[in-house]
Formats: sequence, structure tokens, C-alpha cells
Amino acid sequence: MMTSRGLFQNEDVDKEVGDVVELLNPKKVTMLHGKPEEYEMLVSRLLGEGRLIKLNETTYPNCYLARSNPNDVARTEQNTYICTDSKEEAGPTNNWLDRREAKEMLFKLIANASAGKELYVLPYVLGPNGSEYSQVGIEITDSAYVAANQMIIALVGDAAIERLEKGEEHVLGIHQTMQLDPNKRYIAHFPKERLIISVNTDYGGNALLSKKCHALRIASAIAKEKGFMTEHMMAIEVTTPEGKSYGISGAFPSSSGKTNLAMINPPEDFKGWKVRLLSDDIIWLFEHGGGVNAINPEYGFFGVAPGTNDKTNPNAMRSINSNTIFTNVALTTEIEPWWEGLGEPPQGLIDWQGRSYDPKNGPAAHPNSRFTTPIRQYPYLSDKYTAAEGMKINAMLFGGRRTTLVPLVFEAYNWAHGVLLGAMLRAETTAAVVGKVGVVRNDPMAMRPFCGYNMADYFAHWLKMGEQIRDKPKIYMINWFRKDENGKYIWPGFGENMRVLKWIIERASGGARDAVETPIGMVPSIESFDYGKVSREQAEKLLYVDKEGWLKELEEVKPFLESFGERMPRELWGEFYKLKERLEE
Ligand code: GTP
Ligand code: SPV
Ligand code: MN
Repeated sequence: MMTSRGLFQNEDVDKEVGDVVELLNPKKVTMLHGKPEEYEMLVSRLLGEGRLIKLNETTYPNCYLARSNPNDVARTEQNTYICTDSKEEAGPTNNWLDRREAKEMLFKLIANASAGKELYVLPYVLGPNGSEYSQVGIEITDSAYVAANQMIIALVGDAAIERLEKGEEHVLGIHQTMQLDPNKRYIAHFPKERLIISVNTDYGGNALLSKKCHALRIASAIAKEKGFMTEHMMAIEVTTPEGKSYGISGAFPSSSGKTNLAMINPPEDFKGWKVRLLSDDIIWLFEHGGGVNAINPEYGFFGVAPGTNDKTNPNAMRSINSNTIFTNVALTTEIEPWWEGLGEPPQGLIDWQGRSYDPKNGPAAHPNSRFTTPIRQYPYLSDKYTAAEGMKINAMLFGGRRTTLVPLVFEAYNWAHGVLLGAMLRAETTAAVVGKVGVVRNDPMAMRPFCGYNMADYFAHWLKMGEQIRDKPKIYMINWFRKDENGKYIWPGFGENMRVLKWIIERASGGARDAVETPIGMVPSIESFDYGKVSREQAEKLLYVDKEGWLKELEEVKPFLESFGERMPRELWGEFYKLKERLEE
């Protein structure tokens, strides 16, 4: 048996990690210090095993294709657990396990799981190193694929080791590939223990533990204790031609437009406007100077490939053509990555499962295929990205895929009304999670799968934060996904979303843009709204408030809100009934 001590000088951390290593019983342990040679070592191992395919070095330098086991291509929420003392603490939206029983069961399951394998220890920092809001974690994994991806999406190595040696509080994540058996798959979170155990999966949010598991689920529980917020939000800094900057964040469910809005390329007629990216998926928010500021915990993108092209997202296309790991995309005869949205499928295409492409087998790239890319490659990164105090947020957006009912944009009357709109968010499911796609479900604040405690307490936490923040961001609901009778999107989206951001900025800064008071909130008046390419008739449709439809929506949302029972904040019910009354008038 190899020695499992001496990885860290700090005795507590050394024992904590050493005990896990001993239990997993690998043939070798490698600590990753964040060096380029280590990334190359992981890649060459994966190439040797056939787990990675090297892409065209001329057109895609240092890029690779990975193919997942077809049973392991998206997050599996049915296997995701919050492990606490009582089910009440996890709430009705989470799967729950007793934390003591779960720990015992899982530690039994992972005993000797790394036998004969190499284990990687990845200490990492989330957030700007040096920011008091940054956090440290350690992921222990037997997957070189996971380790390589982690080296892109978190700050792996010495910066974290230094902080761990000083005894800083941290999150420990244990990941074991095992047999990828979907029936024994567990993504288990222990907020009290600051522990994550993920087994029988090797994919994305299930296995890259710094992302959804740490930066959202565990960090959300820490945030509730310490008085900050962790959100499934993108964030950008928009600068007007007059040189005024506005921070805008947006929570949209998985695969519903965060990365694309974060990378927005303003249309031609937006001369002098600038957009800079802070985050494409997750932010942590805290009170700062009377307002609220955000930092991005992440160091890389793990973004959806299909739909990305030079028209929809030219800035992404410029960022992902080097130093990128593509997972589950298709492969051309030029040894370049390909996915739906890039035009006609080229001759000789190989699909995401390595078969000759045949439309009978479904799309060439998996609908949840992704790119893993260092954030520093993004050409328009905000200079606030590295700032310890982060970026001020002036407006927050909630939105999701809704074919009908929800207008293109409207403004909440106040913070509590906005929190209700967030709590009432419903959206069509996507390929980012295993299950039926296109089914409308409740996804409050786009956080349903990512809240590490009872969501009723999460709503209360939002209300409490509102009391602490004097200069509150305005809250908006948006919907890019309305469809016409033929099932076609009415709003062109992408760059055109800039027109909506412009209206929001003028509203949020107390500007002159006209708005109509409606029961659901302030809606742009058709005269004042710059709807760009769509016809006036279509724009009217997109801004229409269907009172009957909203009353039905309230009826449908009510049982969901009731499922939280007595824990549901009264103030939100108050807002709910005020909204209902306005609709009935
Ligand atoms: P996660 O990484 O899963 O959290 O997703 P995300 O919210 O970052 O979603 P992303 O921006 O990657 O978009 C997912 C899909 O929606 C892609 O196929 C995009 O092309 C498509 N999409 C994004 N924005 C728009 C839009 O404004 N209109 C339309 N019609 N589609 C969009
Ligand atoms: C999401 O599902 O919201 C993602 C992808 O951003 S994953 O990292 O797999 O969770
Ligand atoms: Mn996401």
C-alpha cells in the first residue's frame, strides 16, 4: 500500500486528504500544482487511452475532442442529493439523504474504487485570488478528463495550496468514475461537512465539482450563513456611448441563453456601445458600498456548442478555436469540431458517438455537447473580472424558455415583487439535464437544481438581502423564446437582445424610456421601444400582457409555492395575492 501522507504540510489537510486517498487505494497519487506541463501530461495520457482525439492543429491549435459514455452526457438530477439531518432542510425541490447514513453508504461504495488507478489531487481557488469572497476547494478524482477540465475552469494549484497550508476553510470533493453505472450514480452534497461525493459519472456538472456542486450547491449554504448570495447568473458590464457603465446580471435555466447574453455582440446601429463579460454561468454577490457587487468564481467556460456560430455568437467562435476541450461534438474529415447550427452537415461527418453521421440516429453533435475554454481567451473580458471587490450590479434579469405568455421584457415594481417573479419562474426543460426536453417546470431563479438547502429559506434570504442593500438593483423578467403558430421564434434574439438591454438600462438609470403600468409590472410602450427587425405587429405581440393567461399561470404556480408549506415567507404570499388582485381588476 502506497503512502498517503505528506501531500500537504498542514497536518489537518494532510490527514483529511490522506484518509480519503487511503480509502480509495490508488496505485499512485499526483498532486496538481497548476503547471502547463501537468495539463500536457493529462492530455497525453488521455490521447494514449483514446479518450481524447487531437483536432486539426492548424485551425484548432491545442484542441481536443472527448466522447462520453452515451449514458453520461448531461447532469442527472434524479441522482443529485442534499445530505442533511432532516428532509426539511433540503426542501421539496431536492432529493434528500440522511447525512450520516449517506456518508456511511458512500464511503463503503468508494472503498478501493481507485485500485490500480492513478488519483489526482486538485487544490483550487474560486474567484479572484485575494478577494475576501474567493473560496478554496480540493477535488480528488481518478479521471484525467475531469482533472484536465478542472485545470481550465478553476484556478488549480499553488495559489490554493498556499491558502490550504494556512488552514483556510475549504470544500472537499471526491469524484470516482467507477463503472459509470447510472443505477449507482450519486452526486451527494454535505453542506455541513463542506463535502461532495460524486460517483459513477464523468460528465460536466456531475463531475467537475468546483462548478455546480461547490460554487452553487455548497456555496449557497455558506452564503446563507454568511450573508451573501450565490446565483446561476451571467453578468456583463454595458457601457453606453456617453461612457456610463451598468452591471447587468441574468438568471436563466440551463441551456437558456446565459453564455450567449454574456458574449453579446451589439448590432451595427449600436455605435459606441461596449459590452464586457464578467461571468457566463455563476456569480457570487455581496453588499458593497450600499449596493450589490458580483464576482465570478470561475476561470473558464463550460458552454453549450450547438447553436453557436459566427452570426449568433462571433465572440464565442473567436474564443473556442484554441486550447479547448470539446465534449460530444461531431468530427469532420478535416478533423475539426462540428455541431448543429454551423450549416449543412459536411460530407463524411462522424457523429458524437464516433459513428458515420446518419440523421436517423439523431443530431450529429449531442444537444448538450460543450466546449471547455479558459476565460482569459475571451476578447472582451471586463477588467472587473480580476477585481477583489467585483462589479456593481444595477439590474437583474430572470428568464427562461417560454413559448407563450411571458412578454419579451417587463420590470418588477420593487424588490419583493421581483423576488416573487423569480420564485415563480417557469421554463421549458433542455438537454442540459437528462429527462424530457421542452416540458414547462418551476425553476425559481434558475436555481432549482443548484440550491443546497430549502428553497423557501432561499427566498427568505433574497428578501433579507434586499433589506441590507440600500441601492437595490431593479429586477426584470425577460423571454427570448416566444414562438409563432408555425413554431418559429418571433424574436431574433442574440445580438438583437441588446435592444432589450438598452431599454433596461434607461429604466434602471431613471432615464426617460416610456413604460406602461400593467398588472404584472412595467412593460415598454410600443412607441418608445426599439424593436429592430421585427414588425410592429410582432413587437406588440411580444409585449402584450395576457391577463387571463397570467391568472392561469398563477393557478398553476400556486401548488408549487404551497409545497414549501409554512416555511414559505409570508411576504411572498402577500406579493402573490397583490399580483392576483391586479390581474382580476
Ligand atoms: P448553461 O451553460 O447550461 O447554464 O446554459 P446557458 O444559459 O449559458 O445557455 P447558452 O447561452 O449556452 O444557450 C443555450 C442554447 O440557447 C444555445 O443553443 C443557444 O444558441 C441558444 N440561445 C441562446 N440565446 C438565444 C437567443 O437569444 N435566442 C434563441 N432563439 N436562442 C438562443
Ligand atoms: C448547466 O447545466 O447549467 C451547466 C452545465 O452550466 S453543467 O456544468 O453540466 O451543469
Ligand atoms: Mn449553467
